[in-house]
Amino acid sequence: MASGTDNCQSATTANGGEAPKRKVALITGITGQDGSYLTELLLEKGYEVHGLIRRSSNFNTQRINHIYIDPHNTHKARMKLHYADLTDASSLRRWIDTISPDEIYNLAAQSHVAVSFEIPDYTADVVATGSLRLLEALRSHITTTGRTHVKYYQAGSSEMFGSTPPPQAEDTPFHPRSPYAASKCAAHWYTVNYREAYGIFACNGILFNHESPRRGENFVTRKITRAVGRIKIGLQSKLFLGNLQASRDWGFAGDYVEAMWLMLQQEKPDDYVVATEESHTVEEFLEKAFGYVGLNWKDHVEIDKRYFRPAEVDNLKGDSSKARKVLGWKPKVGFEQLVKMMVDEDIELAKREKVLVDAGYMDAQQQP
Ligand code: NDP
Ligand code: GDR
Repeated sequence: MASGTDNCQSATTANGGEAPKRKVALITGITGQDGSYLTELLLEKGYEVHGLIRRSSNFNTQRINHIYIDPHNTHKARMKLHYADLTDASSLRRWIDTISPDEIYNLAAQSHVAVSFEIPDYTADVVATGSLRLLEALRSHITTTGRTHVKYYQAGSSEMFGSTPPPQAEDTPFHPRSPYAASKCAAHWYTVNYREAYGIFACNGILFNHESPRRGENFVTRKITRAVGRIKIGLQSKLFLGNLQASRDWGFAGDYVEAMWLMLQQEKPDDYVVATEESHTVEEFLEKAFGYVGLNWKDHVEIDKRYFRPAEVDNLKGDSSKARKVLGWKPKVGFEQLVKMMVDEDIELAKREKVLVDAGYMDAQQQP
């Protein structure tokens, strides 16, 4: 699905006049949870959206297929995809130069905390050095073109606070507890440094956990709601989890991408914590999700030590008063609504799986 770029920014109005130029956004990580919601938001706002996708042996565009329009349909296709990788500096520079974006959202990452202990070197290469490569490509682009107005967003994480107790705000010290979190700290400071050293409009969003029906299935919330759906429909009976006492400030991804956009619409670049300011344990999430469909989680959940991490982050709860005051942002979806939204979608998904199982096209035990 990746295409060549035609950098057509202006449109023609019905009476033949020149319409105002469309803003152009470049998103890394467009195929991820946040990338898909941000793309929808920017398309709604009239942007032309360019996404960098990485090569994989299977298609990895499931989350954006519903908004994809074939690039041969030049008048309608406002989302365009290009092959690149955060580990390949030349691809980043080439696409920034070709696309000439007004806004860059760096969402790409090896984003799984537990996996980062297994592949620390790669995680640092993508999350830390990858962000540096992108910033350097941007600096170079600005120097050669004079396009000083380009704005940059860095996807920072509450994991950077790690073991520092809540509530966590912009001035709370970082104490990362994983290779992922340490790499995000590096990316945070690279972003601050490029802002201070070169005057680039660069912002760090320090986002607390945000979830949705599009959340990757090996993050705990989606792992739970997928299991609730499959157990309710009769496709699964057990769910194996690790630490149930960890507490997280969980919001809805659709709300959080709005905060990213708002940061880049301000007069000055800055860093912002984005959070619901409410924290719940994994156990509370289980109670809510299983309870919603009339099940008792204790009948289905077993603890498996393999899901414990070498170092855990026990308690995250954000203080997002700066984002609320300066950006005018606040979350629209609360904890209970989020859990219900995810369970509802996963019940529907499990029903569709059941049809395939009953027709013999899929093994009931086959974990999707
Ligand atoms: P996902 O894991 O859903 O998406 C990550 C994206 O990065 C995918 O598009 C993935 O591509 C892409 N990617 C991975 N490695 C590379 C690479 N080497 N080069 C280019 N692209 C790559 O993450 P989320 O959407 O949940 O999160 C978005 C960003 O926000 C991430 O940086 C994450 O660390 C950060 N974050 C997320 C939070 C959350 O709660 N969701 C909270 C705080 C920060 P592919 O589809 O091919 O795998
Ligand atoms: P997190 O999310 O590490 O906070 O990172 P995750 O959902 O993976 O873990 C949350 C908590 O649940 C505990 N847990 C389990 N986690 C997983 N994945 N699988 C299990 O079986 C399980 N059992 C218990 C974990 O130990 C942890 O305490 C997410 C990612 O999106 C990051 O990219 C992002 O930066 C942070 O949120 C903010």
